[in-house]
Amino acid sequence: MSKVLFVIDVQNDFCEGGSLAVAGGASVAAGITEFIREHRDEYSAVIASRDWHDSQNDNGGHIAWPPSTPNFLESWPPHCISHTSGAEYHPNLDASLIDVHIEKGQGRPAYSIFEGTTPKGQPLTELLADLGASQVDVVGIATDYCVLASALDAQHNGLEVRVLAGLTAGVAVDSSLKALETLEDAGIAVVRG
Ligand code: VGL
Repeated sequence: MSKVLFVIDVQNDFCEGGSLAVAGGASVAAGITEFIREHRDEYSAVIASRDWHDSQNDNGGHIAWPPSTPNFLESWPPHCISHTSGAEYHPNLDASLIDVHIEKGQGRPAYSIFEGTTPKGQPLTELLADLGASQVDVVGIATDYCVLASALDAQHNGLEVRVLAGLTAGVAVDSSLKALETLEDAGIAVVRG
């Protein structure tokens, strides 16, 4: 039995100055670095996801290429295009602390880390089984989309889940508060502060 940490989508495009920036992204990135340095011993692995979209298509309607306009619910401005600087981890996140990189969203929407694989194509569920993971803490961006989806999926996959809300940042305040309520209603522990 072991505990892992999911670091969700702490990427340049989701932080200040990026194409789909959320307020507080850069500061959450720094907070996560500090947290991992203090708590590394508690985790058998630090597993970080990146949105990793195609540049050649609308990624299953997820990306609204100009001149079409995104609705910021199901379609979004171009973001996290694979191999661009927008898709890189934010520099405030010390990427040397990450043990496993998960890429998701190649040609399609993929809010949950469980939709991704390692660069070698290993599914996350297999990796978690190899690690004997039974517990996960979740941090990252965005509270109301990828953090929410990843935490719910972790619970569906039989893990005991905590979301460290102080180390998350959301697209919008209302939907982020609603996401935390949804998580708590599902029986997931939300650690505030
Ligand atoms: C995300 C909106 C669009 C996220 C990804 O990482 O939460 N949000 N694509």
